[in-house]
Amino acid sequence: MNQTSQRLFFGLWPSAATADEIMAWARDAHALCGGRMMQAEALHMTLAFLGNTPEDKVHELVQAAPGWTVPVGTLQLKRFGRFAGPRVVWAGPSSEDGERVPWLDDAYASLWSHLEGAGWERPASVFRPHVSLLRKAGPCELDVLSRPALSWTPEQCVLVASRPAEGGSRYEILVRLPIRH
Ligand code: 3AM
Repeated sequence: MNQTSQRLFFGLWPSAATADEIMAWARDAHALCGGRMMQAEALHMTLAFLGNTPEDKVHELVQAAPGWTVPVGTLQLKRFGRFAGPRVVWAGPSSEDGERVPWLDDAYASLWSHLEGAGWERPASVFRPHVSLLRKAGPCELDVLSRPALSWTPEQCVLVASRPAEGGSRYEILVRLPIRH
């Protein structure tokens, strides 16, 4: 297929072992809310959604991104949440400072300052870190769900192409960025 653009995003990717642990959260949420469960290999935390990107820009990113180091620490997934518009149910992090995780905000800011240097525009919306668990979920009372906190030190920050596929999107990792602990 002759592609003229690719739908791109940057995200933090869990190891297979952590993804398995996150799937226990997805199963709990699914039993309550229905919808479509994410596949273990597709679980991630989006840092920057770029959307449809022309091939010349994809090429530029693939060249530049291996030089961008993203600071990474450990977070605790502690709560379930829901975005009503896209009907997404997610797992969200907390820290001793509340719902913000300082290193995660730093990772977001660091990635976006690299992207701005490459001509991309940082979104005006607030960064709401989350790992999507369900899509097309029904309305549900998430307060009844609780799980022990799940500790996650992301092993990878990646540039991903999202391609339409049967039953959802298929993600292909294009570039692995260096991370700094
Ligand atoms: O990582 P999650 O599942 O939260 O919802 C889309 C998915 O987020 C999000 O980018 C990730 C990879 O597709 N996304 C899709 N369209 C978007 C948009 N217009 C978007 N994020 C922001 N703006």
